[in-house]
Amino acid sequence: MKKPSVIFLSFILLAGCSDIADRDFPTPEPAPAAVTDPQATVQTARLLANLRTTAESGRTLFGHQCSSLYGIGWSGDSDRSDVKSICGDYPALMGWDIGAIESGGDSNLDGDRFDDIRMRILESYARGGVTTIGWHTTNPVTGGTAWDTTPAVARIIPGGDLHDLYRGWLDRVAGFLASLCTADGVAVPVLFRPFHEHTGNGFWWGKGNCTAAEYVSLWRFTLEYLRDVRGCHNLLWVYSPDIVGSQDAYLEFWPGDEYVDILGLDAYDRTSWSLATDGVRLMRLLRHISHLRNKPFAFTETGIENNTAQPAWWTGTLLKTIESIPAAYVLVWRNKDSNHFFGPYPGCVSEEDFRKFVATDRILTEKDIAGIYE
Ligand code: BMA
Repeated sequence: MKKPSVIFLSFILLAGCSDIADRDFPTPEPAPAAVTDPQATVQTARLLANLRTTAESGRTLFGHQCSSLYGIGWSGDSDRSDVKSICGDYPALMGWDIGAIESGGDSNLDGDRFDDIRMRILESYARGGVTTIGWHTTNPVTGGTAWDTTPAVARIIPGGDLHDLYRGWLDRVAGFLASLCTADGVAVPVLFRPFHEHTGNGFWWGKGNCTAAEYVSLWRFTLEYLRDVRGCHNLLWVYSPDIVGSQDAYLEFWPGDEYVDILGLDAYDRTSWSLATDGVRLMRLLRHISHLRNKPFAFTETGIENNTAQPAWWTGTLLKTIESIPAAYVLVWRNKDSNHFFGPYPGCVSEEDFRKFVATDRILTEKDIAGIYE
């Protein structure tokens, strides 16, 4: 069934307000939170507003990491994505990682060339798609990976002995973000999601490897430097903790309402933590926090790795989980190869179910979000 576009639904909502004289005035809702950047580009501010309305209307953008760059059995082909091969359309949202950009090389930590990532982002924007970028940042103390948990945050925040090094890294990040620019000079809006899963201790910026105050200082400095010093006005800032058990735990490292545009969550379906049971409970908590902070919620990373046993996972598990919360988007992780995949691909056990999933009115692919920057 053809799904109504964002513009069409906005029109219906507006048209519905025209008979206001016949009604009692409703209790005022809290004003939608403005984008954290007062100088955000028009397209960036509209994207946030439209993500909010989309979620409120019970619809969710489907996202897939690296979807148009590689998949199972292919890499670098033009006009291809495992998602598109199955349902005929790209994901509404595609995710990318700029980890290793700080060292000034040509490729990210997974060997994906930054030139190729930029090309795929510009192609997606030209078709009307949305971009999110994460940053598996090198450990600035050791030069090791993001998973090298040697404490480092205190040394790169203002006052730290490696602060100048970190500023240089942000200059490279800003250079890449600024290069996401169309031929007409429009900066592509980016849902920027640095220092993710910090409520776990898997990364050097995570709980146990830095204090909450240090994390907040890092987040705020990063945002202010990119926005105010480097003039990146195409960013929406996405805060994405790992699985947590309480509101206090979710907000323990909260940088402040002025520093976050979207509340996120990273949570994978595993035998140790099930999306169908634990996930639904956690979504209720997130729904509550999102309402309190008056910010949209997004399910920023999820998936079941190498799914060969659950053919109905998309409609039977993921769809049911996000039915319990208005999620602006849900993103499943990359299809690297047959030993590390999260999205569907032709011939996988959940292929048919994925078609059903994206055919529901709730789940949006790229063609369904025409007008999301307007
Ligand atoms: C992880 C895995 C890693 C990868 C990283 C950044 O979850 O997919 O293989 O290096 O994301 O893309």
